[in-house]
Amino acid sequence: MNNKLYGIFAILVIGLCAFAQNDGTKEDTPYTGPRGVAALNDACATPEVITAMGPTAVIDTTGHTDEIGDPDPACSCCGLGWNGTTWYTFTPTLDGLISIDVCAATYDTTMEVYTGTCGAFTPVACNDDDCGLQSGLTMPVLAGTTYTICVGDWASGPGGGDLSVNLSGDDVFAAVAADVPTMSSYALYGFIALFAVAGLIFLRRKS
Ligand SMILES: [Ca+2]
Ligand SMILES: [Ca+2]
Repeated sequence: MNNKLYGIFAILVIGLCAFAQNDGTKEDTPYTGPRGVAALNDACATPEVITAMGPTAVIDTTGHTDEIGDPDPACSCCGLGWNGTTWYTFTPTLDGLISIDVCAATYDTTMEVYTGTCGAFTPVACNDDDCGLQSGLTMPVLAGTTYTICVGDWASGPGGGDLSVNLSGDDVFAAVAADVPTMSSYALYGFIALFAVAGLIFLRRKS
């Protein structure tokens, strides 16, 4: 092979490498260009608190960024992490099996659920692509445990878009029935009291 052929071969190899690097997958480099206005739950410390099943209000996450201490998701395809994190928490009042999804999001998401607190999380469940490029997962939850949901933008560039988190499955926020005595309970208490009084009168007369 002469020098000319070596040159052509080298150009082809470099071209293929460049194509492989730009195959539409995200480079894990934080976007630093213009963004929209961030919602309050851009930061882990100020999550939106979910208190009911169903979808949350749609927000625009195009202004969202990564913050210092944001975790790396365990399930993001190709180990490319995420950008533009958005945070939610919920605390079930009942045990149950629920599904959490962001299928209505208009961008490529990765989602991870944690217990613990910001900077000291324990991962519980994670998903990248469940409904198209959007994320969804099903997991058991325990009453009284606070779960934190982080939704990140897998794609590079300005990123973000419309986001709503949907909780379905068991209603883990259903009101716990209060232990209020019923009429039949009152009647039972009345009979017990009546027998007690009658017994006391009987014993007193006998003595
Ligand atoms: Ca964020
Ligand atoms: Ca995804």
